[in-house]
Amino acid sequence: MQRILIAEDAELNRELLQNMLADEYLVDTAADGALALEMLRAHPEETAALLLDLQMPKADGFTVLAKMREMGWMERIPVLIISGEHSVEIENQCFELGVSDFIHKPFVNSIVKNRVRNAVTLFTCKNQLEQKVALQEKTLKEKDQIIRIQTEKLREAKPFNILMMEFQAAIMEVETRLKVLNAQFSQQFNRNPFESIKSRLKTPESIYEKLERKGYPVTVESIRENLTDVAGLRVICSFPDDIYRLAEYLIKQDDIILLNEKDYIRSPKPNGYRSLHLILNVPIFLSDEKKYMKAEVQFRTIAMDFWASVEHKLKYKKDMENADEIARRLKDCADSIEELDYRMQSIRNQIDRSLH
Ligand code: 0O2
Repeated sequence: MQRILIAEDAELNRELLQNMLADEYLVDTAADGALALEMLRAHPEETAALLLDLQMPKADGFTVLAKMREMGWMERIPVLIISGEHSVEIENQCFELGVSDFIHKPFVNSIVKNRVRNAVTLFTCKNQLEQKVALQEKTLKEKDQIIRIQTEKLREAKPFNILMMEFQAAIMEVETRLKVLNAQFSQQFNRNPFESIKSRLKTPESIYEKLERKGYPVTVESIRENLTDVAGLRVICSFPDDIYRLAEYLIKQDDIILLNEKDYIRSPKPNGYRSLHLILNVPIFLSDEKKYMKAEVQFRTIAMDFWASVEHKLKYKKDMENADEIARRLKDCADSIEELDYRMQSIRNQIDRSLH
């Protein structure tokens, strides 16, 4: 049972209210403001509501309210003012001080019960929600702390840094091969199949998060075995058919092994995301050995890249209102972008034909 406190100097009123509420709550009573404050101080966490008379000896209702605000108790204890008269001015003053509701005399059993129950339920929900948020924040902080410590350890470990150097070598290897293809293509067809290449090594934080999320051990061997996107390249093309042509030339190279292909252009993700992903095993040449390293190459058109970058940024915006509508509009944009890509490609084909 939840505990409530009735602060009222008139004994008859105290008893009346106590009798009305005793079947639902543990009811404490105080005959003056000073005693009420003492009792609140003794049970600040357990008190689910305070029924407060404004005119009391030792400390009146306004003094009690002022102290409660000072102590931060108004945030979690609903206060219902017991009053004998209707004064708009006083009621407004009380609301401004954070009072939840009023119980007017003469007391009507059902009204008293309902008003107290409503205030208690509302505050209980609010308090529980705040506790949940505080707990989540604490858990997140602890998780952040663990990630910081673990990634710091990774950063300092020599085998990890060697592995990162090898992934960097894989990026350079793929980048060089793509640049060679670009140069050859521009000689043959007088245009470049891609506009730009971006590359990145996954950060230690992101590596740690992914290993944890997927339930893999956090070790250098596990990174090598289980993660395919530590070395990541993004190739931005003008037209969809250049994507497939370039990807085909790359895969055809006899020392590159295609481990997996995810074609989100022909089968876009439900949110509208389009790109061609190749997971490759790429040889790197060290002083004393040749090693295969995994790398992920994402191919997109300029328009698909524009969409993905904007969508990625929006995804991390918190507390978005109308998230469903935003997702639907983003999907519409992705579909328009696809149509635009193929229309541009068709114009390019028409120009090519007219030149031959
Ligand atoms: P970052 O920061 O880009 O490196 P997994 O990679 O195993 O977690 P999955 O499903 O195997 O998940 O990979 P998937 O879906 O092929 O996605 C791999 C990468 O593609 C993502 O990397 C993104 O870069 C990109 N991507 C996939 N889906 C979307 C999307 O809906 N929107 C955008 N903007 N990009 C997407 P990460 O891991 O997110 O990290």
